[in-house]
Amino acid sequence: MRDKALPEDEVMAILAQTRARNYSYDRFLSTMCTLPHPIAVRAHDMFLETNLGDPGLFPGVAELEERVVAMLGEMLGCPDASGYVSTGGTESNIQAIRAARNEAGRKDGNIVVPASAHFSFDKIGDLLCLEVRKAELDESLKVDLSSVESLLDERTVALVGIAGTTEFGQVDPIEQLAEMAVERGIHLHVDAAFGGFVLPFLEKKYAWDFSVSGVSSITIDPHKMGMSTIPAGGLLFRGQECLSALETETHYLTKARQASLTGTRSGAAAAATYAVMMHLGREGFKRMVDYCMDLTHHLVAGAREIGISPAIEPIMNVVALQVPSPAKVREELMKKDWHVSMTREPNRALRLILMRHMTRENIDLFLEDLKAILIHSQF
Ligand code: 0PR
Repeated sequence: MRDKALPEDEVMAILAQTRARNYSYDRFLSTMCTLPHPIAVRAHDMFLETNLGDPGLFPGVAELEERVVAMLGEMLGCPDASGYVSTGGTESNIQAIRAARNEAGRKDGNIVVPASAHFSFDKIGDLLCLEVRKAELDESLKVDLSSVESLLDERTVALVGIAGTTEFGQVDPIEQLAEMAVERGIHLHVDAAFGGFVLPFLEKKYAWDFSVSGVSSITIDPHKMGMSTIPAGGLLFRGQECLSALETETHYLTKARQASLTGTRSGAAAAATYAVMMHLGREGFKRMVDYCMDLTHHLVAGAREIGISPAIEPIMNVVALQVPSPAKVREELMKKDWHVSMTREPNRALRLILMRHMTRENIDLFLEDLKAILIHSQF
């Protein structure tokens, strides 16, 4: 640190200069985050100093968090769900599996996850000392049920299904996974970090949330399709017991027990999530999802015109385009200031997420660039 103070305007000038080095969202086709809704930003600013780690000092924002949990629970088929606003999908997944492990009461367990699971499950295996068993995918890139069946055993503490996979936006057969989980008395966690704010607003309906009776917990992230500010994650449990399985005593705080992973945690993101959910309502989210799906169909139609097809027919606003040499195409696209990502082997493809910040105009520009790259390169 410097010895001498630096005047505020000089510090701000440094910040502005550094901020200008960030890329701009309108060229991001790789991210599951987006520009937060303006009302989320206002709410975030308003609650910046609040700490949900000591909720007795901030009962107002603690109540907003409870209301967010209630709204999410109601949206996902369980109005009395318990849970909290976490820092994101990783924390929610960690905590869901930790609760399942604690409830199962064994430390030498394993979890069975689809091969398409987000890398947070690898962190979970390491952190919680659980073996992570990865079930194969079928040809539509959903988890293969017979593969899941073959991996489950008496040491399995949790089974995971994904409602909106990170790479393909695919939805696993949650009802069938739930049957397996119920039969064996295992916790079924559904990772809907991305899909949680998409699936309820699609024309086509999927059975994936608490309306499926074997689903024990759900990850749903307001800082992805929920248009909230970062860091806003959501973790919901069907009952109260799972949340209790996470609690530690907090002797000297205003509340005797704490279930969250982090101690000090921002109330700003909870307030932002509350604000955006109240302001948009179901109709606003439906409009936003319709917009993103329209972009998705526009992109896929344009890609087909230049001879490229998606790995699966998009279910949500995630598209994996089967281009030749995806890594090289990605590199060329980056040179043209398009930020795209890739799916893993063995289904390597160009991965594109059509978020609220994207426009049809920019998709057309993107497709022109993609076409030129494919024509001019020998990939
Ligand atoms: N579960 C699923 C299904 C996810 O897709 C993700 C993240 C997580 C859990 C973990 O969530 P957190 O990152 O909130 O802990 N999916 C995105 C991904 O890994 C996250 C992301 C967002 C990455 C924006 C890059 C980016 O620019 O692709």
